[in-house]
Amino acid sequence: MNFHVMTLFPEMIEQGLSASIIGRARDKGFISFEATNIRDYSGDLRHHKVDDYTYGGGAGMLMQAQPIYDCYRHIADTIPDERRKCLRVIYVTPQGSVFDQNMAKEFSKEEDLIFLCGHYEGVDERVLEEIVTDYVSIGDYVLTGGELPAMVMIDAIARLVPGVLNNEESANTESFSNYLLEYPQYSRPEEWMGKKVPSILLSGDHKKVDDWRLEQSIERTKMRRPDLYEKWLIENPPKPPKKKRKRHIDRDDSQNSQ
Ligand code: 6GU
Repeated sequence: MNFHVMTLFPEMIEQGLSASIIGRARDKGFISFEATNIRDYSGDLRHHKVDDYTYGGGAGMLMQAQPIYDCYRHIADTIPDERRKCLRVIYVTPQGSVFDQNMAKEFSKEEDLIFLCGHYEGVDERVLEEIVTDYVSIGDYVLTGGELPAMVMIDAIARLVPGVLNNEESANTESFSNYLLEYPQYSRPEEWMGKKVPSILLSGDHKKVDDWRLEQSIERTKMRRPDLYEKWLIENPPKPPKKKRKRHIDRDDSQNSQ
């Protein structure tokens, strides 16, 4: 999978994505990423200007349409015809839909993704209308630029691309998809600062350990993320009471009536 990033700060993207698992995946060829400097496409050959005042007044500068469009054309021209036709261009903006694991899964099916990182007060609306297919935010707060959000999304998407994670790492992949948070985990020593590892984890009984972990996940999700817990409940409704219990009540009833 190929990530193309249009930005005024290509070194931020390069450095941010070159370390750790994502860097390793790039070195091994499972993904590629390339940050293109929008400034290189400025029509202003003297000062390489990419921003200007907003019509109608107001504070701040706006990124102009032309450098962004030319940068986009350059990237799109490197992509084969059949893939270019259905190319998705993501504008990272607090005005977008909020990114989540399902979106990451959807985007991970693409062969190419282009990210547009804005700066200053925003981007001329006309170029957005011309090239953008998806408006995506990473949450309800404002950042100074789109580079960090783009990296957040690229990380979440890239780890779903086959080959990027090794077996051990991918064991974790499902933990958010099923709406439950991870259960608590412990490593050596068995006792630290007077706190003991829950004894069930030392029992060697895998069934009991699994049951305990699920129960902890449910409890933790209920406490910390009631919104996720509600979604989990819809897909995992409580089991109806067993028949045996019903018969017991019937018998009680008959006893009462005697
Ligand atoms: Cl995608 N961009 C910016 N600039 N700020 C944000 C954001 C994106 N998501 C949350 N805040």
